[in-house]
Amino acid sequence: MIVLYTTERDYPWGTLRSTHASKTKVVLEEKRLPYRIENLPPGNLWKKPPEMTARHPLGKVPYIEEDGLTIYDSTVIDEYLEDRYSWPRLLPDDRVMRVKVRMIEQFADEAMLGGSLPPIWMPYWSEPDKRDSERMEKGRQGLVTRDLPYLERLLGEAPSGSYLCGGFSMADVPMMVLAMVLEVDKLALDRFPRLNNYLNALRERPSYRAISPRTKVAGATSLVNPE
Ligand SMILES: N[C@@H](CCC(=O)N[C@@H](CS)C(=O)NCC(=O)O)C(=O)O
Repeated sequence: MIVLYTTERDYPWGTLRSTHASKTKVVLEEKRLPYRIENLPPGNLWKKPPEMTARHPLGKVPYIEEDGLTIYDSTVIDEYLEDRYSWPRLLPDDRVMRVKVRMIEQFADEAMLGGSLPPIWMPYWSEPDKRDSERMEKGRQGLVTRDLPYLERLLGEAPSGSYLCGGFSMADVPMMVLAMVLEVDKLALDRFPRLNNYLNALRERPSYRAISPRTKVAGATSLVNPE
């Protein structure tokens, strides 16, 4: 069975999870694969103990283990899962659509998961009085001025249906993470009506339950019962 190494913790303001590992969790759930979570203490992301760097040279999450193989990096893992478990397809057959999906996923990784979101999300792992509100505001500004206008435009150009590139695809996977962060941060989206509807639709997908801030760590078993 696949083992997913990640970091998740319950707080009074919601259950917080690694954003990058949430991308992988969504793909595992969408493909209805049985998996087990190895929940590492959040401090390991800074301490980087040797058992972690032995599996991921940068001591980051996520990484997975399957059949004695260790695979790190959310995008690489998700593409591996797509190669090995092709149903349901999350990368389109069409070459042009496929490259569009990959560009959007890359944008989400660089602009949001590696850019605007950590300054908003990481402070929630601390008590309210210890949060750097100026830094959080900078992250929100990054979203509002650069990232969300692009997503609003993409949704306006999207083929019919509620997703970015036709049916639910790898392009939508990191947007589930945006939906997760904004469920906790509650940023006003009045200026982005298409995005607002889209994020609400993503939160209705069964796979969202596994990353929802309302799902406690203990309740986040996979859709497919591993037992
Ligand atoms: N490119 C990597 C980034 C992974 C990443 O940055 N993970 C965060 C948690 S969401 C982490 O481990 N941070 C610790 C660090 O940056 O040292 C991926 O897509 O998996």
